[in-house]
Amino acid sequence: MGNEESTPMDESVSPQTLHSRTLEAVAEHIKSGRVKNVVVMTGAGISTSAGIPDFRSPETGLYANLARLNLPYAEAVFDISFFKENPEPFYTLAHELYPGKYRPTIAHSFIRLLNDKGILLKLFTQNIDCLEREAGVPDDKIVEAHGSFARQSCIECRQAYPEDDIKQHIAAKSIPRCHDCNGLVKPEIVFFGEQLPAAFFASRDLPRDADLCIVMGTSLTVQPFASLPEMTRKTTPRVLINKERVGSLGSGTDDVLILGDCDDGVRKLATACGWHDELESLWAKTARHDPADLPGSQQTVEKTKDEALEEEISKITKDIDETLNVSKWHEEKVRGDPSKAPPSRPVSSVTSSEPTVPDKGKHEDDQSNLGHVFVSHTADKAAINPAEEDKE
Ligand code: CNA
Repeated sequence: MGNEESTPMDESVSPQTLHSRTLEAVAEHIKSGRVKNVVVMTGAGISTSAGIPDFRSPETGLYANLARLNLPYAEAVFDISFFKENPEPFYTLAHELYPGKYRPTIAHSFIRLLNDKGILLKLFTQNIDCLEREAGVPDDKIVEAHGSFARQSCIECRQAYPEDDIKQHIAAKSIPRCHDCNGLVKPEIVFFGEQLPAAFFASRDLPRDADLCIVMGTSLTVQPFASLPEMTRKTTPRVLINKERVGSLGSGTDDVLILGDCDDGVRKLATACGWHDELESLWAKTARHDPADLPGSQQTVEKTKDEALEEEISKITKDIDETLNVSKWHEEKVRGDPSKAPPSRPVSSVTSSEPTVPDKGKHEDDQSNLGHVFVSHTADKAAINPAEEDKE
């Protein structure tokens, strides 16, 4: 294993904590026993190899496929105002994305391994897919910054709703209603127009206590999550395992960039730590044995990622095509009368701590005005990237 993929950015800056800014030096640091509190920050990139589509990509993204359906605009499916009037599209999508259909990736198992080693302080994830839970990361170690399918409640009275009941509704593609007040029930995914969970704000200072920070599979374009790596102490090693350099990662004295696929990156790091076999065996335990249970990931194992992605998207699109029924009334209301369109906010509001409501007009000809939940790879990242903001 060489360090050709661990890319120090500024050779003139000497590392303060590591021997060098390489993957091997990170592994040495871990093996030395000095690492006791690892904070991990993740995003959609750690789940792509599970077969979960890139929702925002212009060609293959789920939104691109939703947009040609009868929704007034693609993001309406995650808009709380739209949901209140027509929850059906969301529940159609939830039927496809509900946890249990996808296998965790080895990157998820790597986080579990850190916990098994007793050194995981906290995992901050932007993902809603619950795959870290399925990999065995305990609930009290996870902060789901944008919520997830793990819990559900009434949007009116906030009463928790039983998991078994929502599973039945999602399987039947029917709309669950609160047992107390008959209000609409929704998984606690943060929609456009909703606050981030209190757990995020309660834990956001924790990176200060970290002695190692690992950032994986995220473009770090969504605030306030994107500022988490900035909360670490200056000499805390920060490792980025991602296809591209993001945020300010690479500029710190002890930053290490492992650019490439997340799964490859964690395998290399685990091997350098002497954990290769443990990691592979943990991941092997996440495999399912009944292919009938696995419309998503088991097939993915057999196919190329592109094939699986294409199949998944066309399946979701077909399903939604068949069942989605946005009422003519609503279409007239939203399309025909601009005064009745959902409220909009500027792109820059994505950097606020409050989730945003998408700007309908902008979305129709530009995929870049993205909300807090599903961010476009084509987004004008300079507009919402904290590193770029710092330069101003
Ligand atoms: P993003 O903005 O789509 O960025 C993903 C990042 O991961 C990019 O930098 C990619 O280059 C990188 N990447 C993609 N695949 C890989 C890979 N295999 N190996 C290494 N790097 C990879 O996603 P973020 O998470 O940063 O954006 C935040 C949004 C996306 C959150 O609110 C999520 O809810 C939302 N999202 C979640 C899921 C999910 O739950 N699985 C899926 C799609 C989008």
